[in-house]
Amino acid sequence: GRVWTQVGDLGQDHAQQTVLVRGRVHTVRGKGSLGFLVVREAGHTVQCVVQVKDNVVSKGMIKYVTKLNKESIVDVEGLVVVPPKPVEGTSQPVELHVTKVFCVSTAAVQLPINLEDCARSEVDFQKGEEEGKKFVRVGQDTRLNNRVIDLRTPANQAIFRIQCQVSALFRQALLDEDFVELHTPKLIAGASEGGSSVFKLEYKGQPACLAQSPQLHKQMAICADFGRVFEIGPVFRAEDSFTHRHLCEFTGLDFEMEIKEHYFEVLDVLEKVFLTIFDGLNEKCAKQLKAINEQYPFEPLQYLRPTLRLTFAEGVAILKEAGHEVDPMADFNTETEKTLGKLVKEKYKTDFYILHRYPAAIRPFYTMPCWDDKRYSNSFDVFIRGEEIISGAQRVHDPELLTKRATECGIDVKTLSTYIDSFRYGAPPHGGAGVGLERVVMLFCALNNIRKTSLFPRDPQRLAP
Ligand code: ATP
Ligand code: AMO
Repeated sequence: GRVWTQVGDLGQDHAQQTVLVRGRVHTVRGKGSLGFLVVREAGHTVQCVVQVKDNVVSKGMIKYVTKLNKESIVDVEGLVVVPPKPVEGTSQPVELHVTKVFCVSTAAVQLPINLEDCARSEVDFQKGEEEGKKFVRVGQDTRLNNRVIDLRTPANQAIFRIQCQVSALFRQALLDEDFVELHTPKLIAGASEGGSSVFKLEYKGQPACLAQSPQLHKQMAICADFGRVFEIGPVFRAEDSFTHRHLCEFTGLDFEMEIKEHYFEVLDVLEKVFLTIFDGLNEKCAKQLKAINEQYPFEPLQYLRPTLRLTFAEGVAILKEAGHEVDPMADFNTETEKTLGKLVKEKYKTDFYILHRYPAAIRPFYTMPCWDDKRYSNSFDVFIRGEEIISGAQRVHDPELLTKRATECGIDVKTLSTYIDSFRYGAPPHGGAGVGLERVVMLFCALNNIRKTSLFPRDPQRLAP
């Protein structure tokens, strides 16, 4: 009988069996009595040999096969044969000797971008140049304009499988710690993270916003006695600046929890969750990490156990020691954060670390000031390779202080009234954090642009595809 097989599963144990695969025409060549068709499925490729054979393969069939447009979808039936040596440029150790080919869906003759061009690494380009080949470089915008094709490269296939694992591991790690997954509204009355980067809209005649984070409602869930909550959902930021690490819509991994004594309880959970994620990626995604590495080579993430925790003041001291002028009460700019990342790596041999006890003035209004020194706050940022992936803190749970802090930060407290009210009915001490999923994947794999880790990125200049 006919057995459907995944291209990626084809191996020597299928030798001499007739199998049926469905995939795309990756490349095709040959003429006369012999044709070669490389079929690709989910990033795996197999060579299919079409050779004239009485009553099975005619010259006409070879002509038909060699005229198939690249990226068309075909069903191929063939006998699995182990070649004397692996076929160059294919992923599978066997080839198919074709008995039947059926085209399921034809791709246009002229594709807007060529997949092979999209899949080349810098090394490939250099080699090509030395050999005098003229390779086309497909720019970021062209790729994103034609994202459906661009996403078919092995590296892109791998990136989104890794992204899926990050959220799966995040979810499982928190469920194991007794967190409840909730879903907070994305249409809300006001800004939660400051007014400048908010998308405004009209909600049935009433001014409204797209949620800049689940901040307000995840805290309200704590006031509603859920104890420990998390959410994986969209976050909207009307960013003005066009940078390598800001999107206008990204996926937030948020959690919030009651604490007994100290914001370090939040850090303990965060540390457990992220060590689970990193270990899990290294364990489960070796193939994907290899595929990314082949196009975009990177050093594997180095991380310590337990995770390195430095205070903001210690960060300032490290920078000063290395001769950098920094204001100890102001936020680090992107450059300084990167420099600190390098210095921390040299000194502690880690790409992943926590910076805590930030100056209060540079944190959002809902952040709890330190009890021993009000100039500082019970807050933290977490970095990979010197770039921020997580931000969090203990929260103010006193409604009067919350009102005062919001007013000082220039926020119209009227838009926050139901949020502030929820602290008037008894509110436990609590804290939490927000993680940018696309940033985690970008920085784990040391990719240079967040658009690479967003399926259909939204930035200040892009609303399509
Ligand atoms: P958070 O919102 O928690 O601060 P973030 O990573 O989005 O996280 P921003 O607040 O946007 O960071 O900015 C952090 C730092 O990055 C700021 O100190 C700022 O100097 C710098 N920064 C932000 N946008 C840009 C930009 N377009 N170009 C250069 N630096 C930037
Ligand atoms: P913050 O504004 O720092 O904190 O956001 C949390 C994390 O989200 C990611 N991030 C972004 N990713 C892509 N594009 C953007 N424009 C963007 N902005 C932020 C970063 C960042 O660390 N409510 C707090 C979290 C909390 O305290 O629980 C918040 O939103 O990885």
